[in-house]
Amino acid sequence: MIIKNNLILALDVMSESEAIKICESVMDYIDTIKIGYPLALAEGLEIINKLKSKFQFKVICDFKVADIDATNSKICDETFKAGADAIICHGFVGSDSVQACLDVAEKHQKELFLLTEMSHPGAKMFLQKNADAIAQMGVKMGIKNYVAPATRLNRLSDIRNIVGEDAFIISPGVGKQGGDGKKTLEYSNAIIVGRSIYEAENPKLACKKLIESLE
Ligand code: OMP
Repeated sequence: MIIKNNLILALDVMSESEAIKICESVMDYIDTIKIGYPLALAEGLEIINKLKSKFQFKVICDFKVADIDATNSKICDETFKAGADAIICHGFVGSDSVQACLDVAEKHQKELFLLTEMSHPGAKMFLQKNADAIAQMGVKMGIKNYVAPATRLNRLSDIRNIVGEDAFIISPGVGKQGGDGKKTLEYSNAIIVGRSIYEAENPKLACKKLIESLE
């Protein structure tokens, strides 16, 4: 996946009108957005194609898919049918569940991102202990795309070492969660940024300054 300015906008706003307003203001700097439960639940899956057709964005659906294989297949299928270019799934559920997501992504010729360690403090309680194994599982399964935290660069670096230089890593946690964009991009291919752009008084300026700070 090629991502303009190595920057993905996490569009966790709660209405179509707010989403359009933010997208209009950052469209010069951004070509890939991430839509998660907040916006999808507020506006329905139709929001994916509405934003894609209006702005020609690539859309990563962050549904952190984490169910049994049969249910994962259905979730992924509906998401790709709704226009998503990629979907994020959890790894802790095991290889059968992840394989179901991978199979559906391949069927639609779309991308799957495997979430390894999460960026928030609570990830240290359970997920961190297994994140290396989750990444190793991904490599064994032939997965090329990963999500790993910008908030713990040592862990991001460990995960990069496991998945290899050819893998594509996207990292949330820059800005509001304390991560540094430039340092994160030493290990990851793109950063995911939400609140520090869409909550800014001037999202366009916030984007511009963030991108300048990455150079
Ligand atoms: P901000 O903290 O507002 O920049 O948003 C970060 C975005 O990344 C949100 O949409 C989170 O749901 C998402 N995210 C994390 O923050 N941490 C993770 O470990 C994984 C994700 C994700 O899968 O995107």
